[in-house]
Amino acid sequence: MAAPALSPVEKIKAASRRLRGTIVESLAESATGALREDDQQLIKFHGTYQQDDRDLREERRLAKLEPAYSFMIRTRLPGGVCTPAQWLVLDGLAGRYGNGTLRLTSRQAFQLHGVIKRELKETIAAMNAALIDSIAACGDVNRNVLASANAPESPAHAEAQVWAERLSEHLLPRTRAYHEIWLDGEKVAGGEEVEPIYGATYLPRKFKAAIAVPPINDVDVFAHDLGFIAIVEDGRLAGFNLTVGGGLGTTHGDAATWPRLADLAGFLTPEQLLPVAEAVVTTQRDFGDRGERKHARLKYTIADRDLDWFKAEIEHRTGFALQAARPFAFTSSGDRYGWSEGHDGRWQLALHIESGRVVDRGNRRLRTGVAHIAGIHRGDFRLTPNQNLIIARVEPGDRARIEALVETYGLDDFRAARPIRREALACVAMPTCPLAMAEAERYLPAVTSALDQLMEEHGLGGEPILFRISGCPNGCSRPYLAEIALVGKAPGRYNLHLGGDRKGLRLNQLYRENLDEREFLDTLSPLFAAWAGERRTGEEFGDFLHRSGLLAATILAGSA
Ligand code: SRM
Ligand code: SF4
Repeated sequence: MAAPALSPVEKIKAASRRLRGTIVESLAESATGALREDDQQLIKFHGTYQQDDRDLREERRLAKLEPAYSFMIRTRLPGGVCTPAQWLVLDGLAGRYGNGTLRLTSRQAFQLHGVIKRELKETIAAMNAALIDSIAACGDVNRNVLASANAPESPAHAEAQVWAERLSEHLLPRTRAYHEIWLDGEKVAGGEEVEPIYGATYLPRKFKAAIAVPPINDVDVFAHDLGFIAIVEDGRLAGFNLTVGGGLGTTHGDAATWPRLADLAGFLTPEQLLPVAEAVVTTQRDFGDRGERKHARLKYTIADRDLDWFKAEIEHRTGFALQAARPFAFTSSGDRYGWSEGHDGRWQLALHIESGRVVDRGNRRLRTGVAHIAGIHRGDFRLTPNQNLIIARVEPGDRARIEALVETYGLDDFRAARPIRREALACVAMPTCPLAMAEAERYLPAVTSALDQLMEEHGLGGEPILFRISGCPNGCSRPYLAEIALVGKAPGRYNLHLGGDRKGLRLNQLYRENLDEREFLDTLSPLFAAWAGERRTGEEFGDFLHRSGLLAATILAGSA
């Protein structure tokens, strides 16, 4: 039987000489702001995407100009930890080469948007000089490794952070292409290094890993290809429960694509984490679908066979058996806003950054404010998987000064913001995301106000509720785990999903399709009325929708 046809991206990877392609030549072509087509695929592995300003597309087309091309650079930042000095470097680069904003992503990384081609190398080199790279921040490899960011002062969190860094390092591609192209590193003879984990064509598709520390599931561990849930016994890290095969991306109208919660696969000791991770990655490398990219994530590899097959493969590759999964409990997937004290007497302050966009706008001068804080802060910063920022490891003596700056620059929104706004996530969408079908980040303030108003009308004002919005079904704000989600279908129109929970344990369901704002508010109104009238004490909206029979029952992660 003939081997199935490979997708075009597989051929680009195979011919790329370990991700080099003709990126150097593409960068040197001054007649265009774009890269050659194949190189546009390859630069993703170096942490950057070619984009164009979609707001300007029509105007430029009429003026017979090429689109306003620029590049987004995404950092690799395991667990979202950076120093104040690194923050200041990125802030400076955002002002000098980017669009004047820093974007904190749903995977604890920074994105700089708007860097033009001729300044791309300089920007990446400057980031690296501050010891921040963008290797494997995108592409068909393991991406930025998440680690629970809340309560970073506890010993279990510190250990989770160390493991996130080790895992990220262990799964880094070995090619020197990044160093050669962006940092003028020495050329490797032949340009064909061995990739012991990935092989010549890397993975069939992107791959994501996260480490969660109960009781906070801020990383949404069940949304990842590979997850580790820290199990703390007698005050020490006993090991991790392993989760495999989560993923959220779908395509409208394509029933062969679906969001999937990861399976709970067993328990392992800390020393087993790297061998198990490597076995999961190489199994996906060998069995993942390299013909159809929409079917290439690990979730389909496992769904097409089954978990027992997958576990047997992992145990065969590692040479040891996984133990039975141990009990764990998540209470929330949100961030704990405000000040809290760590076990070592230092403090942390979790701030709300709407959609993760660090920008100066009116009285809320977030970018300037955080830069000032970075100037005096002696601890570090943590980007959270909820697109927020934690000022971590604050010396008690620095609290008052930091608090004053927080107030001066309008960074204290977490105190005043309505719960629905404070907990919401929105993906970037327009104008930079080429895949956006509708607005998300730019629509978030208006849509959360409208939803809050509706809740107010039903006497539910101030109730916590988890709302997420994405500009297309790829699900970058992890909408399929929210109690209420809007998923972009067309400009101004969204699919309405309902019934997730606030712990990241349950997928929501598609409730109505292709609604404009009036229509989704009208759809939600009777459901809010029912919740207000019939709920049990403290019952959350998603749970109520299921108990009341308004939504069909679904399986909870970890309950099988
Ligand atoms: Fe994402 C593609 C932004 C987290 C699923 N995502 C994109 C691109 C790069 C569009 C593109 O391919 O050209 C977006 C760039 C927009 C822009 O202008 O910045 C983009 N994704 C983001 C970010 C910035 C959203 C945010 O607002 O924070 C997040 C960056 C994370 C990071 O630092 O690495 C981001 N993306 C996610 C998540 C959430 C997560 O991983 O926890 C998901 C769902 C989980 C998953 O992967 O299953 C996600 N992004 C996707 C997909 C669908 C993947 C799939 O399996 O179908 C795409 C499209 C693709 O890969 O073909 C995509
Ligand atoms: Fe773009 Fe879609 Fe991701 Fe939003 S969900 S950033 S629109 S790919």
